[in-house]
Amino acid sequence: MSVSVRIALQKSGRLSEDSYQLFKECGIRFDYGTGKLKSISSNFPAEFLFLRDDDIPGYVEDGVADLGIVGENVAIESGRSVQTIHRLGFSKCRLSIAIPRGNDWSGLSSLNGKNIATSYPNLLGKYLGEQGVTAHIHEISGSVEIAPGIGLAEAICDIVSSGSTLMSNGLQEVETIFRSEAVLIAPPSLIDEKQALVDKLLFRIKAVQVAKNNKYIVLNAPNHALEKITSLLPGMRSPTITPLATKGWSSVYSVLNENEFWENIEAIRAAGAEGILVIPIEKMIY
Ligand code: PRT
Ligand code: ZN
Repeated sequence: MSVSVRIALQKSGRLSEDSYQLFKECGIRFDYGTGKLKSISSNFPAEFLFLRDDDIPGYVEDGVADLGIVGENVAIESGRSVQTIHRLGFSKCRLSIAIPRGNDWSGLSSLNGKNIATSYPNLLGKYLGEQGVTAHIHEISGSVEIAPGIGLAEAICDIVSSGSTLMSNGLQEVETIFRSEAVLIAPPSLIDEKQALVDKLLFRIKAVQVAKNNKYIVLNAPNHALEKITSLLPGMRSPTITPLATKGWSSVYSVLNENEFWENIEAIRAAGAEGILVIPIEKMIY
């Protein structure tokens, strides 16, 4: 029987859409939705399991799944023996301590002897230990933000994204203890045949991620400005330059990183470039 990789994804939640989209962009087709628990890819040796995110680290540790996508917060909190093999850059959030708005805050030491409600007792316990704070951790599984209002705790430790949940519950964020994003997890080791498939998958994921961080640029420029413009457009190796029908002008083709985009594009325009086209890249392979 030929080998395939089993990949555990969140069935429905904040990670699901981006996880499904990632495989789509990697050219791996499979059906999902309508209560499906399992699906086999039609064009890659992979089988997908759709699960609650909290169960994924355990399935990966036990070898029921060879790969999984979860928030790093869930992977670490689980305490399972799994390794993060790649960071995926979506579902970014932070795990923070918050207290009722208006309460005094004079640093972490003000939590000594206090009650903190959280669904992340392991991450919180480790952080408080490192910071030399002794507090009582109350583990609750949901609606953590109401704990101070009902007298269960003086502070909470919960996932924050926009901050609006804290705000609408009269809480203020005072300390970030962990920054998280979706990660690809795997057991400590896999048999060679499965590892080869994981490597193939990682190659595709990286190509998709690099492409997202870069834009393809096409522009026209007078020849006297080419040196300045090409110095601002490193490209994958160096820009491609072809002469235009109009004498003394050239067309320049290159790749520009998203992080440097606006700064460089303004300098490129100031150097004399015209008709600048910016085109998204689907895949990028070095
Ligand atoms: O059903 P299942 O168990 O699979 O899902 P779940 O409900 O346990 O998890 P889900 O889908 O809510 O979140 C999955 C992962 O997404 C988390 O483990 C985080 O890694 C990540 N993530 C990103 C978030 C958020 N953003 C987020 N905002 N997880 C939860 N929240 C919640 C938070 O708990 C709080 O209630 O949203 C609220 C805060 O959001 P803001 O925007 O108001 O600050
Ligand atoms: Zn969950």
